Amino acid sequence: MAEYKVAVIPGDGVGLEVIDEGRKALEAVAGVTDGLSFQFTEFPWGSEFYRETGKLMPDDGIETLKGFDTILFGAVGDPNIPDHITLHGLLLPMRRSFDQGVCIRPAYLYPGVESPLSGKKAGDIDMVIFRENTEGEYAPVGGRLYAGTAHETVVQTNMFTRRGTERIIRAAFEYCVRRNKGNKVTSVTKSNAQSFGMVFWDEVFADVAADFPQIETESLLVDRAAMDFVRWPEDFDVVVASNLFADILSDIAAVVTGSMGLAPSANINPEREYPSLFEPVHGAAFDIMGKGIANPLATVSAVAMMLDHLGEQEAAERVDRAVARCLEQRTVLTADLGGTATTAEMGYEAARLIREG
Ligand code: GGG
Repeated sequence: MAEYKVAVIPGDGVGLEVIDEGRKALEAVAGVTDGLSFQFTEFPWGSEFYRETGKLMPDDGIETLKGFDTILFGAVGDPNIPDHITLHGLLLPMRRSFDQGVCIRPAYLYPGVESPLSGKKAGDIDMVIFRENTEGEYAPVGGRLYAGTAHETVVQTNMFTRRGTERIIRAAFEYCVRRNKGNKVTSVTKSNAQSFGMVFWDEVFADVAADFPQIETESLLVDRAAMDFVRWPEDFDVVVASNLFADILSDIAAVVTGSMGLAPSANINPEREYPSLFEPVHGAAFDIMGKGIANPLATVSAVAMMLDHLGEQEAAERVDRAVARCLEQRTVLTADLGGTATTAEMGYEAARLIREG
């Protein structure tokens, strides 16, 4: 009998709308799986909390979350609060405090979904992006001097540690072996320009690759990778990149596979010392928030990744199958996929398909 304690943080914008559908997916799969149950605790942290308290989460928020098996997260961001305040106040502290250095972002062109790229059919695009998740360009290292004067000076430093770099690259290779599809790992850097951190990344990539002689390797500059994600996305299998580059590339991968609303993300603490966090790749989506039309399937797929991480593979596969069926049948779809369904209607359909098996 496994009962998992799930911390639910809806956050902001459409996060508040899609999170319920992720929760319903967990309830649906628990309802049809012997011995599987969830105990949910919801935390009202985010921009509204910031307006009330001056903080995105309480001072003891990280300590509180340590008592949970896993975290289901919606989105962060508010039209009236600068993005660097919201992101650095909620999501990034969780990723760093819980040492979630491995971020996994799959992108798959499902049957029933049209790519904006011509001539791509289901399965043609099938890649998994490994994003270094706690350092690189997101390291809060830098400063600002002489603000507002003619001598204003700003420093923003990228940080690459051997531990963090080797960990994400090794995770990508190990996943590539397990996945056994294209058997290729592509590393993306800009080491012609970033001659310290990214040259170091290239060296670590070569060292780790030597342990996986059966895997084909490729190193691309990020500008070339961005082009190839659009013109030859079928060439990619597993992609590994720094925090910022992989964040940008995973948005491209999401749109070429049909919608940002389909892209899930797992923020993993590989050592399992702390809870891992699962979320849709999309953010608060200011343009559609409050309308109840956001696609909930990215969150439902994130729930499947959560189940897989918890060791509940059968339940994870059941949720994945329901997402694929929901898309293929094309009867209940949100506007991003050409339909008219609401978030709740599509979430209800996903839950129904989970129960149906
Ligand atoms: N659900 C993901 C989310 O809220 N994203 C907001 C965002 O700005 N994320 C930046 C990042 O993941 O680096």
